[in-house]
Amino acid sequence: VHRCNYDLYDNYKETADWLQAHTEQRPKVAIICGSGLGGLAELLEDKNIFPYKDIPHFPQSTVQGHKGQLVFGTLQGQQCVCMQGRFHSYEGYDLFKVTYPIRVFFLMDVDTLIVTNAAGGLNRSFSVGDIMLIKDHINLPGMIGQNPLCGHNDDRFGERFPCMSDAYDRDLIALAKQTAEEQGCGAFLQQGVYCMLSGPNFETIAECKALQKLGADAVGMSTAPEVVVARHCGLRVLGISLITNKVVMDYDSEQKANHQEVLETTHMRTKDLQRLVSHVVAKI
Ligand code: 6GU
Repeated sequence: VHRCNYDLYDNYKETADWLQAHTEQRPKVAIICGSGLGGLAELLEDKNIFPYKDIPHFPQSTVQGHKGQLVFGTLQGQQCVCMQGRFHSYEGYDLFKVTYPIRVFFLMDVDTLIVTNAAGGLNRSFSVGDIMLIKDHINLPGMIGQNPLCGHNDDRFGERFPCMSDAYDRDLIALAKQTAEEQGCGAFLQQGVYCMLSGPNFETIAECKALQKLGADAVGMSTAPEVVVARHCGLRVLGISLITNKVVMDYDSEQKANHQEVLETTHMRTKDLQRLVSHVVAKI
């Protein structure tokens, strides 16, 4: 059975050409701002802002409270483009829509993607507020068919069977680690494996235990599809999770995962994360 689950090359190209006609900036770095981390885009200087609804073929944001816009500008003197608001599959977007911006970045000659997200901590040695450099991921939906690369493969983006064993760039991880230490984030820096679930519900206790056994250190509802599409077209990727809460692993616990706690932690760490990402961008 053939499903139409992809966009046409010409659409991505039209979007990229439209953006290049509307800004003189030619960033090499794209940044996806995760939940509660959109403040990063506000730090940019010499901003050119494009609401998603104005960009041809771009997916539209539906969620209230999420700013949906692409922000071009400079961070520490380095040009970059930020997605202020991303698309999640739990909102009902098909994965080719969730990942649409990545191929647009590729066609605009971006070569590095920095993805950030809020995640629940599975690793018992992690604390709320830790910053985890993502060293690998488990794309749980992707392993069972919810993969943005399913369907027609356009060789202009990448090969049919792309490698993922080098998904998270080791040099960028080393750069981020060094930068984190220089920026006073060393005391709460971790590295680990991010596991994606589709959401929108938080995990059951049994699910958390299962994910821990699978080798995941953190769990969230984003990132893996964007990274898979970025690696398919050869972008280098740095992934950063903010551990916003510890997952509930105990039937006697009174703790309950909730979005409020997620937002409170992002608020508390947003300045640290902004400093870290800006100084990494400056050194790329
Ligand atoms: Cl506990 N789970 C998931 N799936 N996503 C999260 C989270 C937990 N905390 C922040 N994002």
